[in-house]
Amino acid sequence: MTRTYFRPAGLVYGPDAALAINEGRGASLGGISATAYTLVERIERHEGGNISRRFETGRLPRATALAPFLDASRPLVMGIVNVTPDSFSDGGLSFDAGRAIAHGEQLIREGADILDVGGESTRPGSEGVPEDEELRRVIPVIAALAQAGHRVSVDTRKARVMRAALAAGAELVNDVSALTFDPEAMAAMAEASCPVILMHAQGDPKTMQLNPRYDDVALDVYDWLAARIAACEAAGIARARLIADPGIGFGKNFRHNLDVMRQFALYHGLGVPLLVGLSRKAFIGALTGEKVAGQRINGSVGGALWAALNGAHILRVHDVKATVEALAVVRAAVAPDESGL
Ligand code: 9MG
Repeated sequence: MTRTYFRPAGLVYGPDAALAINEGRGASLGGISATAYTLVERIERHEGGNISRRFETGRLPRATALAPFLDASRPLVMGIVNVTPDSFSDGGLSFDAGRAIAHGEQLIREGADILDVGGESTRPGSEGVPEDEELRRVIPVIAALAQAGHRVSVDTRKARVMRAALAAGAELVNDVSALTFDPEAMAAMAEASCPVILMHAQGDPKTMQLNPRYDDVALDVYDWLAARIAACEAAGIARARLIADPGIGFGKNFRHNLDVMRQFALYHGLGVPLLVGLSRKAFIGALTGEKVAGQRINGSVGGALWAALNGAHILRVHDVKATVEALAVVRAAVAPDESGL
């Protein structure tokens, strides 16, 4: 059996995008107003592993519909609020609830659109956290930030934490296991009505970086996400609620991460909005030579801009101010009339 994929290419921006769309030579990338693709790379994966590629003028089989909370004119910035003692990039500074809440407030002042609150570290090699402890960590923080009027996402793999977080005011669920870790998670999300982020990971955080293997990483991740989207739909979670994420650093070596980033636009073929998280990750450190996670700001912003130019709808970042400022410059350059200036 041959499987066919379409990777949007020949990207153009701003007035060029509008012209290409008006002339019928391009289509909106992921429903984003200022970005269009003018070509697709047709990728055919044949039985036995051979892959053929060619560019053609064409359209993705499925266009992405944007949920109302997303913005067609810019990616949303999701600020990371870790409520873990061993958080790899802030040294556990946000562990205490009061400090986590203050940190969330600070990220909002810096321009975050969403706060992603998590109580279980998923850094490579980390152990899981018992459910009660995770609840103890995240629920007061979520309740306070939601009460203050902020849009909060809960970063968890556990159904009980998902339910409690939604009851406390969270509006999104971010599951790095794409609802595979907890057998109850799929049902919990089918009962709810919130957006759900499905992230690709190979293996679990404890062992995922030991020896990750793929036939073709970008296509394998695509197939896995497509299967998770289908499983969610079959379980009663509407496609319109789903957001996909290729999971940079989750069971992927340096080269895998680069391959996924380079071909990021491929994931628009899934027909759901896309999230990218690469902030301060080892992959960024390997590219920049910066060993200290908390100092990988410049490299992280560079990666976020690449993702934004490739149509990411949500960027999950630690360094909100730097990211927001960099995005404002790119936005003004590509589409001055839409930049709000
Ligand atoms: C919790 N978490 C850590 N890294 C992440 C990433 O890249 N994506 C998502 N969705 N969550 C992440």
